[in-house]
Amino acid sequence: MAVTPTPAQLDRLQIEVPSWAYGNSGTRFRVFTTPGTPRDPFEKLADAAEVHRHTGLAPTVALHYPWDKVDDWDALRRHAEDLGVALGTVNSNTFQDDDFKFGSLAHPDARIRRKAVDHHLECIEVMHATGSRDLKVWLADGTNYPGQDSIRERQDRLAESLAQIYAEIDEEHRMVLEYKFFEPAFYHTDIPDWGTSYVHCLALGDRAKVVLDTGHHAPGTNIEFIVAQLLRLGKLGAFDFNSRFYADDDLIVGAADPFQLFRIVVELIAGGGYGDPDVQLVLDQCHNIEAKVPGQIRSVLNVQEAIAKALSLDTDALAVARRDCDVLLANEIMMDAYATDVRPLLTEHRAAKGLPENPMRAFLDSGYLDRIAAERVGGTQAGWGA
Ligand code: PSV
Ligand code: MN
Ligand code: MN
Repeated sequence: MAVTPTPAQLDRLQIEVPSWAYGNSGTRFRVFTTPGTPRDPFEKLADAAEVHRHTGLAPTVALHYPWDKVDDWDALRRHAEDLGVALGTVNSNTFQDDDFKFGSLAHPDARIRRKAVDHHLECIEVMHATGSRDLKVWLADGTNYPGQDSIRERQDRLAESLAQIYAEIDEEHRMVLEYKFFEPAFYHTDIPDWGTSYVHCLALGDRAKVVLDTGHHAPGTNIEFIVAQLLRLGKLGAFDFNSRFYADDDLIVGAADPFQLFRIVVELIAGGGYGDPDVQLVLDQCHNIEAKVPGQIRSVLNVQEAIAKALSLDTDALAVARRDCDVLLANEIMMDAYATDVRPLLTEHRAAKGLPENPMRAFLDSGYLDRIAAERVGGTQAGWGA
């Protein structure tokens, strides 16, 4: 009962990969290093370009500032172009500076808030140099203990700081505002949920949109509902894709719960967000124990597979079953799409586009990992945070 997606439908998929996925990362217990890990943003881009070269799915790379700070932005931009990719979203960072111990844009001290706003203005300068469209704001702001600060006053300060940043966003730029229900703050977080992000974006204006990171919800949250609602409101700006078993695990998207990923992209497609450049699909992952470039290849392929299954949904039959309130049939149609083995179709699709039929195998056979392990000796390997 499933339908077959057309090549044109499949071709609409584009996924932005994060520069930080190629650096070493870990937990607070240990960061394991991997031979060949990039030593600078130029090498991160080279790795990211391998993902695009083998899959045709990842044409842009998100930057994190100042982790990816370089002296010559033009050179970085040209380097990306030479590799066949482009620089994407600029992520601000107000979570690794001692001054931001008690918050950044919501901090009680006006001097610290100014510093945090200035950091974002610097990110906007970077965006001019990189040609990026989106400034992504994720804040670690919050408190650890009841009474530590006024929840309400922090919202007011946050709104004022965000407005100062938004005022400097150009016509062609957007601010995308991410929420997260806890961590690193454990009592309250200043942007804990989509509703809070939405309220601030609404006050800011049309070019402010919500970022939905799939790992940033309490267990059991119906994420596809949030997708449907934000699309309905025209306020879903971007996804940070990853998967999780417990909290913000940042594991490979689709690894923990492929059915949830399927349900999310079904709503993405139903709400008109698939293939819409205003709904940017980004990975936000870390590869702590697995090889990083193959980890990214697996990730984009998992998203592609979920999209192909969701495009297999017989929406006409589903509409009839829903109209008839035929619960079991409607659910069966949904599960038929999910159960469809789209791998042969995707293999064929890749072949028709001149891409490797098995991108993972082609990459592993290419010798790239051995080459970077031999070449990238000396210097400091970039990590999550450098
Ligand atoms: C925070 O947990 C977050 O999801 C934000 O998007 C950060 O920019 C990113 O992780 C850093 O890895
Ligand atoms: Mn994120
Ligand atoms: Mn996160």
